[in-house]
Amino acid sequence: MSHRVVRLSGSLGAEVHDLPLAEAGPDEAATIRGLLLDHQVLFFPDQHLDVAQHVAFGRHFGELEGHPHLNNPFLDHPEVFELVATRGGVADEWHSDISFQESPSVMAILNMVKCPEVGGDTMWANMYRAYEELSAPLQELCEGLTALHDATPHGKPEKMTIHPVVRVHPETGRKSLFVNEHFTRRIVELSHEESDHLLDYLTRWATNTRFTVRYRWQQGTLAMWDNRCTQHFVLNDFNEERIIQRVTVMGDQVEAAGEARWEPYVRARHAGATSRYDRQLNKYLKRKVQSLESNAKKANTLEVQGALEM
Ligand SMILES: O=C(O)CCC(=O)C(=O)O
Ligand SMILES: [Fe+2]
Repeated sequence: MSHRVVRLSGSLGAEVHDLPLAEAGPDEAATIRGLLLDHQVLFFPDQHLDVAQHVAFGRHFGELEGHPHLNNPFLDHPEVFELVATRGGVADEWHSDISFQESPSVMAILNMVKCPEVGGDTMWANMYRAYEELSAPLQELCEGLTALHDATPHGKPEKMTIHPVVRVHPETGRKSLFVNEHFTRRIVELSHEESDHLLDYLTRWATNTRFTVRYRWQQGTLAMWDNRCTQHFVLNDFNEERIIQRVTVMGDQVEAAGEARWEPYVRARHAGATSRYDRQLNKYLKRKVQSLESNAKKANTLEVQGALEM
């Protein structure tokens, strides 16, 4: 029987029926990869995969890696992590996964192991549309900007990186907006006040309901999303247990849509009470300069060594 694809909203998301994932081989994986590029998030109801099948399915799409900050209960499968609502947090803030890393995840594949009778839906938003529907002047401004992301929600504010505000998808070539309310702290080239306003605007805009799909889960459904052009959010409106297991394809390289056009914002005048708002950015920049200097030093030493050995 050939599979059936049913779109779920005007913006993104499709349900795929009659494609048993436990038996999927490279041909099916190629088909699914194509569907994911077209729809950004896919749902496969009635799959009921066990952990080994889930991992095997994930491996078709690249190298898998556990979560940098979450524990894994499956000793045989270090690539899986589990979110149990009563024992952990619910991801009820819009985000793209681990954007505080230089190389975030490419995609994630979620297995709904236990879901509440009602509530606990997940929403996704299409970041291509969020970029494409900005006005031309705002698109142009955003393309020249970068933003600092950090792992404060995981209690690790020192884990941070800078990404372009608009990125290009490596497979589709389309531009998408790449800031989220959960991990993005600051637009690098703007003052903190300007950054607060623009980030507030962009992160709310990005999750405008017309860019979204909302999915009502059933036990045994698998979902996979392209983390490079979407954000997601879990509705924290349930009382029963909700357990998901996830595998994650790593190795995303974030490519900027445009040239960074301005220098990072550095306060022109002497320090004042409001300097604290620039502290984190300054810390990041200082660390970056130090690491560049130490790399340059290392390269220099290697060059000198090479010259001496010649
Ligand atoms: O529980 C969900 O539906 C998604 C949780 C989440 O944010 C994630 O797995 O990345
Ligand atoms: Fe997430």
